[in-house]
Amino acid sequence: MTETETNVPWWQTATGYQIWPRSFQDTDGDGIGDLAGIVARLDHLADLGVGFVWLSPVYASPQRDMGYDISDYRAIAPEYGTLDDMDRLIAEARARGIGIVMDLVVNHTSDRHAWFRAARASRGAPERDWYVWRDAGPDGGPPTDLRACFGGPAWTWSEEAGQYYLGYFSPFQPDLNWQSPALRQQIWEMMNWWFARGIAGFRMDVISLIGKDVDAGTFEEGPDLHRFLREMHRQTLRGRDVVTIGESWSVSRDTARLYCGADREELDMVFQFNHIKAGWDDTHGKWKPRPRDLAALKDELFGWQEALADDGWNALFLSNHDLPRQVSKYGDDGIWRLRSARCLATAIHLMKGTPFVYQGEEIGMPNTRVAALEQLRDLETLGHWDEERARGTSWDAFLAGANENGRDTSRTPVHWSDAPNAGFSTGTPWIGVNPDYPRINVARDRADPDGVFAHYQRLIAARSGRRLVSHGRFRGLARDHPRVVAYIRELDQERLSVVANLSGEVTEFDVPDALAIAGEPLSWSVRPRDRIDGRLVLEPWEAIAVAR
Ligand code: TEU
Repeated sequence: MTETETNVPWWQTATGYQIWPRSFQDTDGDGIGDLAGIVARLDHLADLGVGFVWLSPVYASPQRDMGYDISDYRAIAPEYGTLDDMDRLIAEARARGIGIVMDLVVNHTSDRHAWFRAARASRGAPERDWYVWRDAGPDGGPPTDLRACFGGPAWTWSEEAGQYYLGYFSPFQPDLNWQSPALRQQIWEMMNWWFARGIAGFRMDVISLIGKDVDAGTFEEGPDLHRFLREMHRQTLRGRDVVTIGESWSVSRDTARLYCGADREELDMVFQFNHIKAGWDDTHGKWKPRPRDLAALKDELFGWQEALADDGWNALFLSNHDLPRQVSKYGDDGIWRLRSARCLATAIHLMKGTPFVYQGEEIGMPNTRVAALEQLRDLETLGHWDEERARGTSWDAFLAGANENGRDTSRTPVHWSDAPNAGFSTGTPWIGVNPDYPRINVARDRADPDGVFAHYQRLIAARSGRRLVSHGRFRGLARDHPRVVAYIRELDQERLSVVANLSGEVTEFDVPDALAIAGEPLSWSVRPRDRIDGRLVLEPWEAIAVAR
């Protein structure tokens, strides 16, 4: 890629912004965010400079899993609005140069979806084959002892159906049977129906599960995954100028290009989670807090940069609606909140790929902590508590994990101002608002030229305006350093040098020859520095980015 080549896909120079609609902005006082609220806040996103919004599910849903349990793919949940509101959102966003990327949740539906009701009601119904049914085992119990992701057995007995059905996540989320060509046809038609409404693409929920072989027990990256993705491409994506991001908890550096390699005709990029899982406990997963390990995080981030250097494309993120907020998890939401929020943003946004900002991240919103069971809303966290309690785990031990990595930590309302309920709602919010909002809110941060928002604006503008940032070749440096992230990006004769001290300690750093610390400061969290005798003294959470 050279500076003169201009025909790169729009999503390679754009930055994405994830909206989790329930907590974004309420306009009708029911305590739940809505589409009109998103329209009302589009100027905030335009000011930030984002190119597209990934909208978490807004479809009709009983909301057992907060919209990841869809009961009608062609209707909007009434608490969020109507299809007219959706059309208005698409048009108003487009008028500001922002595309709307919908969430495609097609590994499963809600158990209230009309397809599932018909499937359950009769063996002869065409829809029966669209889900995964098995007879009871010889003892009358479930066909296998597979556990569901959110706790309990993955097989649920349906009296009406006279069979068990698979709910890999929960009994409220029966798995679709992708082996059925008629089911796939339904999905292609639904996707094309949304494209006709003008959406800019899809984020595809747990897409690496659709090719599963249930009897072989192969769920992730099953034998038919890529066959189905290629069929999807032919039936819906080919010839459209849209973006597709597949979510995969199993993709590795070795399998990534099977999804997003240039000649694959499947997806544009994947959300991979290896850098996230690098911080999880080997046996207890995310529920057991574990000391930070920057070298392990870097090993994944740098490794993915290298693995997709020449083919494929990275999605860059530390947070989303399933993960804790990054300033709390990887930064310091105490005295270094502003600095660490800016520092993390610098380190991530100047890598090669498409960055994603999770709502509130652009002002350095911290995690919300809970103290009592009644404050929890998330199905996964509650299901996990049931299992842990049965195992004898104490409430305190459970709570420590839930407050560090549980999904409710990042799902509380966006802080717009110091008005009641953070300006999110005039009613009673569906989940408790983080009490930090009078101090940390959009109005206040945006008024500060050194705020987090202004810093994100600069990083996002640098990506869209400068090929060095979007397409420069990545080279990781000082890989084993326990506190510093350092790398360079190169394009033609230009070089971007990035050094970030991801710690609250003053850190001396021996500057590798490849880093050029003098030059045009592109972005910094504290202040630009000169190299002192080959050694740099970095302030706590100081990040420097220099182009020359
Ligand atoms: O998440 C996929 C998924 O596997 C999560 O359950 C994940 O393992 C866990 O939350 C890690 O913290 C997607 C959606 O992003 C999530 O919100 C849904 O609940 C899930 O799929 C089911 O649709």
